[in-house]
Amino acid sequence: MKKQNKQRQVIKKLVGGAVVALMVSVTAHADYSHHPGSEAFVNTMVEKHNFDREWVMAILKQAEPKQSILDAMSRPAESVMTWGRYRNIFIQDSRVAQGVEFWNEHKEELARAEKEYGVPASMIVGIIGVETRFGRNKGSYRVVDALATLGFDFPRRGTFFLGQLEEYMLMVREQGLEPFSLKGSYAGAMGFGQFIPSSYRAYAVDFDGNGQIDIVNSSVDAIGSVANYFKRHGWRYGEPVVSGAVIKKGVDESLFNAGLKPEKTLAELSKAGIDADHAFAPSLKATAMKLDGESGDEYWIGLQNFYVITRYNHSAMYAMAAYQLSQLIAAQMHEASSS
Ligand SMILES: [Ca+2]
Repeated sequence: MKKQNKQRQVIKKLVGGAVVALMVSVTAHADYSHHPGSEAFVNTMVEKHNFDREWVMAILKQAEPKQSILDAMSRPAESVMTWGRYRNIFIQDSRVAQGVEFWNEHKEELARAEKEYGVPASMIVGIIGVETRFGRNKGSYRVVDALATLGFDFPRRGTFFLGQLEEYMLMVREQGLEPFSLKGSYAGAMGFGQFIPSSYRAYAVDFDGNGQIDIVNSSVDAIGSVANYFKRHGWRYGEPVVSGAVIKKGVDESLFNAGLKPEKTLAELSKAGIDADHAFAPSLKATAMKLDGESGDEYWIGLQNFYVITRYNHSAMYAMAAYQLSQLIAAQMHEASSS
């Protein structure tokens, strides 16, 4: 990523204001049913999933190419951001207060989700807070427009997004939804917890019991769905998530940020000079992290449950922000109930 950034700067230097010409743009074609890539897609939907050819063609015909989506995808990724800046984007007093409000409004359902799925209410609230500020920012793009634009006009990840368009069509058929009624992010993520279509089909649940899985309009379905997602990705109830790390002088720097997956035991890390600041079982698997916080480098140790949070979004900073937000909200809830 760093290398890519460097190249971008070089290009900027050479061509000045003409950088825009290098960005991706929507292709010139009458509509997506006439796009060179559409024939293979339509054939897949017809032959593999028994869709009506005319129905699929009609969806592609009405899908609108969105240049603003391609522009959004071209913005610098969060991976070039410092942890300090990233944290400030997701953690503020206002978001913590909204989290307390959401928790109080959904106290029973959150407790039920914790009991049924073995995922803490705080974690569910933290995720929904980071993703959409508790449903305030669920996205305003029609999901069909987002997925068609990225599937057909964003070659770098076209295969992935056409796969999501395929999942989306299956999803609306299964749930009996009107294909153009659903809105989401510029990347086609939907609802309180921002599920992409494949996650919707695999993990979303009807948690309010009305017979339909609706994570866009039902905050209760969203609560159950986030909990189910965490359970299915291996959350271990009662086990630690993350801890601060105490570093011995001269520790091997290559041990930090080596990967999200916890692959070394705490005993092994300790031997290498990295100790958790909590007394956890030495046999627990962990990964060591170094993040550039607002007041300098921060050292952390992530455990299995930290890894599970990164299955929601493959980023250590994401998992850290969601977890810290969950803990700040939980602390406020605890304070309110004990005073
Ligand atoms: Ca429901």
